[in-house]
Amino acid sequence: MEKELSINEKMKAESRGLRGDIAKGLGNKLTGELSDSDQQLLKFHGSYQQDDRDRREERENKKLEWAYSYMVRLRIPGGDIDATQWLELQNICDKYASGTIKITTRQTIQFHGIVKSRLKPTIQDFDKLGLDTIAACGDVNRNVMCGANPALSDAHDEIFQYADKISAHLLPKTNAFTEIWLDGEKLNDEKGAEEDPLYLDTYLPRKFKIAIAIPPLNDTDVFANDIGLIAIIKDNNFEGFNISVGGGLGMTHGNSKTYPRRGTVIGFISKEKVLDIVWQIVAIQRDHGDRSDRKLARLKYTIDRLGIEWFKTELNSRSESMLENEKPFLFNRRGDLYGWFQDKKKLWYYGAFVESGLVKDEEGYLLKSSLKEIALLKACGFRFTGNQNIMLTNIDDQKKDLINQILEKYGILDEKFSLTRKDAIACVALPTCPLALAEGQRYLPTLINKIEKIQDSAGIGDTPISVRMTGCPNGCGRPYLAEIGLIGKAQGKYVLRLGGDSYGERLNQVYLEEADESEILESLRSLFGEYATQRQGQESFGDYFNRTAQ
Ligand code: SRM
Ligand code: SF4
Repeated sequence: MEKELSINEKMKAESRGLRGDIAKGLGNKLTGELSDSDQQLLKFHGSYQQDDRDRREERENKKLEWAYSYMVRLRIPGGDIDATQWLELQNICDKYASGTIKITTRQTIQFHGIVKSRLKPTIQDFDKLGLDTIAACGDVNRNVMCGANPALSDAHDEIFQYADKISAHLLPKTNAFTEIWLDGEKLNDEKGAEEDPLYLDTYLPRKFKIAIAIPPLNDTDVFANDIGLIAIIKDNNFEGFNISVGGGLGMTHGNSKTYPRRGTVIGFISKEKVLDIVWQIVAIQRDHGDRSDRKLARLKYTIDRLGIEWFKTELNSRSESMLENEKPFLFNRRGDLYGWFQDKKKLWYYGAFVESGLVKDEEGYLLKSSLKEIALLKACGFRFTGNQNIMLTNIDDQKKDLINQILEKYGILDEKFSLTRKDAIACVALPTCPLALAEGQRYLPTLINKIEKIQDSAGIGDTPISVRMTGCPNGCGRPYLAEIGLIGKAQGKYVLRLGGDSYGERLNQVYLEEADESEILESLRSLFGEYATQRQGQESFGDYFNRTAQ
C-alpha cells in the first residue's frame, strides 16, 4: 500500500514555485507571524520564523503573541565575500537585526531578530551587494562548502570555484525569490510555475547538503554531507573528486530508526563530469527519498533502505559518466589555521578565532569593531570557515602591517585561547531555535572554562580535544564527529558521546545517556587522568577512548 505523503509534500506541490502566500503574509501588519505553510515555504527563501523563547512567559502573561522575529541565512558558496560586502553586512545587521552576526557551521552567516516588516528591506539590501538567501534552507541543495584554506597551489584555486559552480547548477529555477523580495515581475499563470527539470514541483523529500574537502584538511567535515567531494590532486594537478554519499547527522532521541551516518565513498569522478554526477545523485534522492516520514527522508536512509550497490548501479545507469575506483587520500587535520600565514602567491591570510561563530565585541577581544575597521581599508577578502571562524584573505605585504595594527589595537592578536576552546563548536540553540532542548552557544564557553581546568590538572592543557555541543540531537554543531560530543536532552542535561577522531572520519559513541554538568566533568576528570598516563605516543583523546572503550 502507498504510504500517505507528509503534509509538506502537499504544501510544496500547491506552492506555485515556492510562492504560497508569503507576499500577502508579509504585508499583514496585525501579526508578526506567517501562516504555517508560508513558514515552511519561507525556508526555501533562506529564512525561518522564530520567537524569543526567553520571553514567552512574559508575553503570555501580558496576553500578547510571542515575540516573533526572523532569522535569515545567506547563500555564500565556499564562504567567500569581499570587504565591501562584509562592511555592509555589518551595517545591515546593526540596522535591521540583532547586531550580532553568526558564522554557521556551513560557512555562511545568519542574522537573527529581524521583525517581519524588516525582512524585505534586509533581503533587498543583500541584493544590492550581489548576495542572496535563495535555497539557504528548505528541501533543496543548501550552501555548498569548500575547504577554507588559502590557495596553497593553483589546484586549490581551481577546486574552490567548484563550490560556486555546484551551487549555481543546483539552484531552483523559480522566480519566486525575485518576485517576492525584489518586486520582480509577477507570474501570470494563477496555477502553474516555472518548470524545474531537477526539482520538478515537489522539490526534494528533505534538505540536501554538499561539501568539498581538500586533503589533508577536512575542515568541512565532508563525511557529514549527503554528498561529500574529496578533491584529488596529483602532481599539483587537480584531477577530480572521490565521492562520498549518505552522510548526515540528525537523529531523534528515542527513535531508533534515526541515526547519524558517516558518508560512504563510492568512487572517483573526473572534474569535467562532477556537475552531472551531483545532479544525478540529487535526482535519485528526489525520486527515491521517503516522502511520507520526514524523519526518514534524508539520502542516508534512502541508501540504507535500498542498498549502496543498488545506489551505485542506479547512478551509473542514469549518468553518462561512470564512476571510477576511488583514489587514495589522507586527512590529517580538521581544525582551522590561526594567526598569519602565506599562500603560494605570497599573499597573507589571517585566521581569527570566533567563539561559537558569534561576531561581537567582548572585553579585551573587540572582534566586531576590528573587522569593521579592517573592512574599511578594502584591503582583504573575508572567508568563513566550517568551524565557525573567519579568515582575512589575499593581503599584500604593505596592507599586512596596517591590518596587524588594527588587530593589535582591538586585542585580537593577544588572544590566549586554549586549543580546545579554538576547536570547539556550539550550535545556536536557545533562545531562538525552536527545537532546542538545552543550551548551546550561550553555555559552551562556560563549560570549556571548566574543561580547561581539568585538562590542566591532568597535565594535558596543551592537547587539543574537540568538544562540540548542540541543544538537541539534530546535530547542527556536528557533535557526533567530535572527540567529546554533548547533545542536549533536557534543560541542563546532555548525552555525552566520546571517541570520535580529530579528522572527522569516525563517529563517536554514547558514554552517558543523560548527564548534568557535574556528571560530565566527573567523567572527563577521570578519563583525562587515564589518558594522560596511558596514551600511546601522540594518540588523541578520541583515539585513546576508542581504543580502550569496551
Ligand atoms: Fe541545523 C535545523 C541551525 C548546521 C542538522 N538548524 C536547524 C534550525 C533551522 C532549527 C529549525 O529547523 O527550526 C536551526 C536554526 C537555529 C537558529 O536559531 O538559528 C539550525 N544548523 C543550524 C546552524 C546555524 C548551526 C550553527 O550554530 O552554526 C547551522 C547552519 C548551517 C548553514 O549555514 O546552512 C546548521 N544543521 C547543521 C548541520 C551541520 C552541517 O550541515 O554540517 C547539521 C547536521 C548535518 C545534517 O544535516 O545531517 C544540521 N538542522 C539539522 C537538522 C537535522 C536534519 C536531519 O536530517 O534530521 C535540523 C532539523 C530538521 O531539519 O528538521 C536542523
Ligand atoms: Fe537547534 Fe538542535 Fe540545531 Fe542546535 S542542534 S541549532 S538546538 S536544531
